[in-house]
Amino acid sequence: MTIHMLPTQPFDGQRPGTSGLRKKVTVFQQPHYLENFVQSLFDVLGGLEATGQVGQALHGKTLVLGGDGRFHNRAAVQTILKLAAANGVAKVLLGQGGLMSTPAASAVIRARQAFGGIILSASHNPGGADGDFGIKYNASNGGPANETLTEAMYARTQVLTQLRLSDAPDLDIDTLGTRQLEQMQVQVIDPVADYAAVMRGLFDFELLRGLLKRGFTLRVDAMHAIGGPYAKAILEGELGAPAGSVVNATPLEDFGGLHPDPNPVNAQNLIDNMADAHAPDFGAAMDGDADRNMIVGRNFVVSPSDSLALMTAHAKLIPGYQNGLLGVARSMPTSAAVDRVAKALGLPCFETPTGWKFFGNLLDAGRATLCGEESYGTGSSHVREKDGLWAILFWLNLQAATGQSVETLVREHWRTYGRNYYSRHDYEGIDVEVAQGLMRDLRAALPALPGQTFGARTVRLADDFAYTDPVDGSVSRAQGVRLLMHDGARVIFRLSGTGTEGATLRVYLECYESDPARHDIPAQQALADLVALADQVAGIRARTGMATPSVIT
Ligand code: G16
Repeated sequence: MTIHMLPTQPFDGQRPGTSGLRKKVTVFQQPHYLENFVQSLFDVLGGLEATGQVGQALHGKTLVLGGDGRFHNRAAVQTILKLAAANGVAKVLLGQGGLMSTPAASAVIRARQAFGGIILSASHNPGGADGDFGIKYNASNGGPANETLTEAMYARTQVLTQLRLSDAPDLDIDTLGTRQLEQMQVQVIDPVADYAAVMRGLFDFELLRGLLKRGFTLRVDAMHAIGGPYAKAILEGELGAPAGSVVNATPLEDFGGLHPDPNPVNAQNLIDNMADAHAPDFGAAMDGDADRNMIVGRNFVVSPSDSLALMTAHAKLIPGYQNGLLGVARSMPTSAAVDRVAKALGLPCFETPTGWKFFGNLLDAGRATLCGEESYGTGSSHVREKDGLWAILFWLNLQAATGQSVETLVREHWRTYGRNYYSRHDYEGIDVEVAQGLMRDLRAALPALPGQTFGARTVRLADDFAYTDPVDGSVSRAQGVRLLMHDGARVIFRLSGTGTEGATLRVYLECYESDPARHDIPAQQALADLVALADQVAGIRARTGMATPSVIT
């Protein structure tokens, strides 16, 4: 085995987006593409670009490594191990088969006090040879690298000239145990065990066993993704749900050709099953890397924003949160349903930019306990990622503790706090120039909007959201255009930071209804005037040539 110094040349476009670097598999398969990104990460982590000392700061350090098992996962693991060994990493904790869900990676980093971890995933994006691949770095708190670090990595990719790579043969990554690669130890671990231990400490497993024993039925759709083994081990293995309660439970490299995105559009099969006369009591789905969740009752889909609000309202019923919450946080486009609960409970409530990384400081500083996003993500301080199976267990525990169904819980919540009607309209695959032009012109139009009336709504405030992190004071600007109405309704525009083809415009729509007699209006109907307003202000149809959004959730 020899460590080689190989010359390389920078690639354009290796700036991490909302959650790491996501590109087509074919892009990652280019010679040195993955190598360059990982070498840049190691150079920054190791302080090379500052000190010129190869591997000094990585010496003695342990990294966690694993991915969601999508196409290219196994090849990428071997490459990263050879780079890590050549860059002075002391030890890698590798998920068996190179697999690890994103929340499990966060749990393992924290439980085993690793220096950080590399997660291979493009999350909810489609997989397979023609699909997407992704990579991101999580720091020692278990959370996604902050913007300072991702920007430093990106800067390094632009000037990189050399790779350090071992020529060792591929390692056995499937058998548990420890092996050697150059000076580096590789320990193949079962991350399901680490993760299950965290869940046991938060939820009332005894109560859940009783619930399932009494015949409560569930359907958890793992969407052929990495959440399957975790859900099977915990829900079926440990809690006694009947075999087959977790469906599509075997991770596949192409997710069975499906789109592993747990929303009513892509998880149509679950929605259909939950609308059936013989539907189970509870349904849920997770995404490609098992950090997202969708919660479904019998013929009743819970909006992610409502899910966060309900969790906040009932947190004390769950053992892990029985002493109450320190605070809550939501991303800016997420509905303000949770704000109402926080206000009633006297809890601090933070509004952050889109991206789980922005919750990290709040969680680390003990200022928030629960966090959530409209993009089907909820989580808590137990790890530093959103967590799909955690959300499922939370809802199960909530139903067991209250004896109420998903629908009853949500309707009761609306009666108490009012309903925040909510929807997101995605315009996918837009020409990048067109999308950027739309946002640029929208930003230019902002000063003239306050005071303007559109039907029954008057614009109170129009701005481009900027966030000052209350913990470290860092400022993130241009995080999305907000139109706030006098009556609390909102229309928000931003471009997705996770797509890999063209640009995706996201339009987030929200209005509030306090009258229980008006809580049963179809969401699209309740929001129809805001949809028209969005088009009037931004010229979406004219600019994109799209008469309707490609996805409505
Ligand atoms: C990622 C981020 C989330 C974000 C979502 C959508 O989720 O971690 O914080 O809400 O992308 O981001 P965008 O609107 O920029 O596409 P995931 O599950 O894809 O890692």
